[in-house]
Amino acid sequence: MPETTAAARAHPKNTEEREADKILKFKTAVMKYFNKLDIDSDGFLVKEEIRKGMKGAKAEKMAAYYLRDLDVNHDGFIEPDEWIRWFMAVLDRNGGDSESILKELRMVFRNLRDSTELC
Ligand SMILES: [Ca+2]
Ligand SMILES: [Ca+2]
Repeated sequence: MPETTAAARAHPKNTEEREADKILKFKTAVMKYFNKLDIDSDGFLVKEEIRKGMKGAKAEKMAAYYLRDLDVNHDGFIEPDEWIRWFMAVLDRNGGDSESILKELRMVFRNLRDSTELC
């Protein structure tokens, strides 16, 4: 895509900077979900909080899956660091397509969709 604005011409961003912007934006969006799911705002997610953020018959199973997969140190809590690392690993595996991951998040956590501002 050609850069058309004067600002873009004056300060063209290199690919590395654009990539960093994209990752920062992705992390911010992912953390919005974390904070929204963290009902008691203690900075950790437990299975119950994840389950409550999900809709449908599979919520229980999905919440268990998420906890098992994300809780790297197996303490029963998902920390922000574990949350971010997990999504960064997913991003890495799918070749950097952050849009499709965020789209999937919107689908999985349907309860949060209307009440959260997401980019
Ligand atoms: Ca919590
Ligand atoms: Ca943990």
